[in-house]
Amino acid sequence: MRDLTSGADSALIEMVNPVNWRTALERLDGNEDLLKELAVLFCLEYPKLISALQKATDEKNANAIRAAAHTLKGVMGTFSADVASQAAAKLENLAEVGTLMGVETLTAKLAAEVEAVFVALRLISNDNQSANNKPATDNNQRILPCDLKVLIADDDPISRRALEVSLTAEGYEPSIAADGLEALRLLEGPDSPKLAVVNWMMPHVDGLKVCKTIRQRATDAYVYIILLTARGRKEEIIAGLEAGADDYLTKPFDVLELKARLRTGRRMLGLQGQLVAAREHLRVLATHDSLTGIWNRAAILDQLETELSRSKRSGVPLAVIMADLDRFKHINDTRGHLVGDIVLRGAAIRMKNALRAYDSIGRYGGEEFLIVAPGCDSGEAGNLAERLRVAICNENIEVRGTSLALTVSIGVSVTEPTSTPETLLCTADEALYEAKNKGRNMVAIGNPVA
Ligand code: GH3
Ligand code: MG
Repeated sequence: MRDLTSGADSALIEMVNPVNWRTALERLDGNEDLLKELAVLFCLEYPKLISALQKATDEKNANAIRAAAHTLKGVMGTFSADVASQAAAKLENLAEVGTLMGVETLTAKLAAEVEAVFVALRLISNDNQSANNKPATDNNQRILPCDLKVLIADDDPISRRALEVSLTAEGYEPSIAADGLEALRLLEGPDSPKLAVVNWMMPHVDGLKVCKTIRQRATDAYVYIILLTARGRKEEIIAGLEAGADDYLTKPFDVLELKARLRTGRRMLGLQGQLVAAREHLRVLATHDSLTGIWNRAAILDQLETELSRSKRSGVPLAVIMADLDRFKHINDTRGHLVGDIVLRGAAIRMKNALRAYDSIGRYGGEEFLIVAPGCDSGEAGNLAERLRVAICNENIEVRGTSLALTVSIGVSVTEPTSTPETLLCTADEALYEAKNKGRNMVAIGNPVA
């Protein structure tokens, strides 16, 4: 491949001096293929860009002039076409102020500068097979980072492609959006990218709006947003950060700098992921019984309260089942506490497996379990309790080479209009007491508290 910056191409450089190749290449991390591909893209876009500028000027439409000049400023910046880029900035400023005096002259100057760049880039884009669509590869065959998804949102196809190729070469998996709406859509859903490079100025929904919308979404999955901006003024950068951007990069961006900033983003996402995981771990610790893995007392009582409110609203009955292992002390006394622990865990698993998906089971006390069963009247609750009883006793539990028979006594209570968590628990407890008194290994249905 020909070296664009030295030797045999010096004549070419002379011809194409509206473009500063060296800087443009440096910005793209020395990726010549990419620079040539961007040149092809620009040549395809050129008539559209110029006619948008011309039309806006003819119509004296300040907003449209500003937008067209802004786009050209960015595109020219990508190719380090500084004179053209400055001409675009001048026109953009004029349109921004709203005075359109002398606008035709500035537009004509800009169009001439852009045309010079077009001529230069066309030379490169015609350079045998220089421009191709294969993604850029890295000479050093470096180990690619993990499959990190990144959203690229930019309405400028040249900048978009530059971002896509550079980031793909770095091992990222880019999703591409040409406007803010598309960007928001691509950032939805659990598998969406958590890193986003978003252009500030885009039609309809701009980068600021994208930042604000993402930050308003109530979700744990943080999106790290780098805002791309041609606006370098302090107040504008502050506005970007306040809208929710984590970082910003001024256009035309330098690929190495972008990669470094993305690495920072990944580090932040990693830390955030650890925080979420730690919080989740704490939540599990706070609500689950460490020995059996089922809900702990506080959590199952919470569920009882929630389900009772739901039952009162819907009029659907709710059953509370209290199950206490029979003569468990004897297992501890004869086999030791450790064996007792294993039996407790086994009993919890057996009962949990016998429940329906929407029932909850928690450890209420030492060897006492509480089951909250929505939608059960006393007949269905009796059947469910009987299923639990059989799940415990129909097979011995094997522990360390010994086979232990286990039974459970169960008390059941079912809601009535005046039920409270306390009355339900009290009735189930009394029924359990009755089951124990009548000889254990049985189910008793409680009578409502008078
Ligand atoms: P009953 O049929 O009347 O319920 O008799 P029981 O022996 O099951 O009841 P009791 O209340 O006399 O004894 C319960 C035993 O459960 C006493 C206690 O040491 C044991 N226990 C409570 N929590 C644990 C635990 O986490 N692990 C072990 N191994 N034993 C426990
Ligand atoms: Mg017991």
